[in-house]
Amino acid sequence: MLTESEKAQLDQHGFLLLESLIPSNITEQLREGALALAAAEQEAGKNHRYLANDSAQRVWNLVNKGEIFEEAIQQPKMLAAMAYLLGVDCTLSSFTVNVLYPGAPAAGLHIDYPLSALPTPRPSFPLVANSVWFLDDWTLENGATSCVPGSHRRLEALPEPGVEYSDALQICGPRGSVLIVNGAIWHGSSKNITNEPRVGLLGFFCRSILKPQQAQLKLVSDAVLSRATPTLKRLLGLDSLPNMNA
Ligand SMILES: O=C(O)CCC(=O)C(=O)O
Repeated sequence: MLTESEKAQLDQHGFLLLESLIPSNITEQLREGALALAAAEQEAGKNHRYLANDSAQRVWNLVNKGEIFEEAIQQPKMLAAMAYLLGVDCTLSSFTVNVLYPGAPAAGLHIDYPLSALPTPRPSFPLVANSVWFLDDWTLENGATSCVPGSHRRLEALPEPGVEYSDALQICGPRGSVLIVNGAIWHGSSKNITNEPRVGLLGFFCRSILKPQQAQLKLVSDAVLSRATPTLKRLLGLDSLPNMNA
């Protein structure tokens, strides 16, 4: 379902913007749901805040936190991009809300878990990939994701903390867009100098041979598993467990 030009962009640049992929009513529901979860976790005092002054927040394990998220993570075009990068049996590694509150600094360029822990040279083929869901317009001011085109081919190097790389581009786009990022490219959220939160989702995937960032099968409820489609079961890793059906 990816065009040849989309595949070429992923190969050459290491990222691909799927502009206005998600209908506006779904984008709005996802945004409301994401902010409600972020507020509820703050209220419960078990929220994951990070960056200076706790100016960013993650909400983890979205597959277990609302049917709208179960459906979202099965978005066909996004999954086609993941299948192109990671194989048709790729697995969900984690699915999170990422909110950058006003004043959040740039998170810093990085490559994704677990690539930075691997010996070099790192593999030249993708092992993990992220989908960054824009639930607001992504702008130069509110923290649009920075990417260094082609950096997935730097198999030995890593971005240095605090350094501003002149070849980094901020990827801006309208709400409802989904940015596909090869986890090996140097990327990260930028600073939010607006007065509004920048609300996004991160659907992070890995090859089925890797251990996901979150133990999906331990974290999802029986209710989610019992209504899961074959696609969702596969994403949660039910098909990647050897000898389970013997
Ligand atoms: O939220 C963003 O703009 C990017 C997040 C990111 O880089 C990551 O989680 O690895």
